[in-house]
Amino acid sequence: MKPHKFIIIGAGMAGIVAAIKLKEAGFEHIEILEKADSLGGTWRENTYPGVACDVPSHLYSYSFELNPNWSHVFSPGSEILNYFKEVAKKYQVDDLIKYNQEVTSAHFNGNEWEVKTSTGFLSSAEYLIGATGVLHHPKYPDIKGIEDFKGEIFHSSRWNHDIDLASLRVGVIGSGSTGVQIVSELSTQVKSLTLFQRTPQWIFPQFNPEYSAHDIEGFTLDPTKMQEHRELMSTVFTEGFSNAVVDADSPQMKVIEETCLQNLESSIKDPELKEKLRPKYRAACKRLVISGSFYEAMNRPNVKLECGGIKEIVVNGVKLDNDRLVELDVLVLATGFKADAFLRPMEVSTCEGNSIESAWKSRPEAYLAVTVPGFPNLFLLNGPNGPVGNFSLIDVAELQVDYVLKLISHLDSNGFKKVSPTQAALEDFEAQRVEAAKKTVWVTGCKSWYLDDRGIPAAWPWPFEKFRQVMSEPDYSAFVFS
Ligand code: N01
Repeated sequence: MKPHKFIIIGAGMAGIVAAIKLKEAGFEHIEILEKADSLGGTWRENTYPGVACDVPSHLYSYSFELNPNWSHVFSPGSEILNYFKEVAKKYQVDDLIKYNQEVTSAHFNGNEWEVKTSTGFLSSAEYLIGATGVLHHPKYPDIKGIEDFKGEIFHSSRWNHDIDLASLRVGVIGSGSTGVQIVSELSTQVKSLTLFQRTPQWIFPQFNPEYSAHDIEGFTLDPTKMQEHRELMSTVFTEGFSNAVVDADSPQMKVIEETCLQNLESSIKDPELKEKLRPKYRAACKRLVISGSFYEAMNRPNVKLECGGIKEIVVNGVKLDNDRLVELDVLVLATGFKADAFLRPMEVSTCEGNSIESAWKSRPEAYLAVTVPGFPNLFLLNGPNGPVGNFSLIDVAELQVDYVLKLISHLDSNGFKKVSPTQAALEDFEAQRVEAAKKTVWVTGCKSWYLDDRGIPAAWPWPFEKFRQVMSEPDYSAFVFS
């Protein structure tokens, strides 16, 4: 067994795979600090009606632990959460997790990371892996009177399951992937549903068949079949979507745009509603929403679309800009997440006086999304400006963990103890990234959570193959080893 100790922050999808791969590589001193009382990250937090992943399930699975039992091409969130729980159990990762330990600070003392949690628990390790997720901190809208509402009000990622919605008037603010899934699911379950839409979204039609018992048996008995199915999904997803969005002029982007347009034209009959739902920017400029049931929901008589601005929230509902009141019993805030809050609010610092707060004063940056100059032995999974938007984040995390293991192996075989990237490597990467982003569809005239304070997409602007290739072998000249 290798002696090094690792602390992983977060027991979500990325933290789990980090622990599995570290164990496989022969490390036994691994501690996972998890702020909540159970694992699962985003799939533990998001339990709203209709929650699912927009990456097909056979693709949104660990490459080494395919799951023959996925119920649908896009399986529901509860199944995804169970999958992570089962994998963590099978690989005995759950034994490594310390729950209810929210990391408040991490300080590199020159040799080790000293980590402190909200309970006062202290721990230390040579290596620190931040697996704290991308869309983690809810973004609450700054709307006048929001605290006055006397009905139930909650963010989509804080769903209140104690309320029986059947006889209630429900409002949903936000028409991103989350709002669309909630509206699609709730439309048949509530008295009335009002979607408050600030900006319309293009909707890519989703075909989401169930896997039959025969399919599942086939995958179980013949894992090669399942592997082939995964590869097919991967090719379709990568070529049809992931690689399309990074080239706004690509023929695949045209296909996406035409498919979305056709979906709107054929699905919405009421001409007025159709125009309200028609975006004025290119498809996939914002994160593309996929749904096979949203337009159907919007056609239902108990579902209303309000696209006048919101003036204020009052005790009994939402007042629109024209002073009309929409009376509500429940208000759901599907208003997204603080996409740039990587690691924060924890304090991350070093004995040399560096702090993440000041290093990321303008915006978070990391060399190839994994390492940060001045922060030795700190590794981020699904960190800033990585492929957050258009790939399976599981693939991304797996490649990143392999990359980290290669860096550590290089340290060990050369007698070094510390590694961090050079400032020049980060700056060079950022310059190339910003340049490449100009070709993407994300900069063609919309507002979205992809864009940073400068309007530059905080995302990987190249095809996935390039990410795979740069992760396959670190460029050791980009690092300082000591
Ligand atoms: O959040 P969003 P999300 N007044 O930021 C509106 C992943 N995800 O939770 O477009 C009124 O996309 C805002 O309006 P506008 C996926 O990566 C995946 O939906 O800014 N409205 C927008 O409509 C996704 O992209 C899955 O004008 C306000 C919405 O709120 C990401 O999570 C499922 C407002 C926020 O949309 C985030 O999706 C769910 C205000 N003050 C999520 N403030 C799947 O895998 C904000 N809005 C399927």
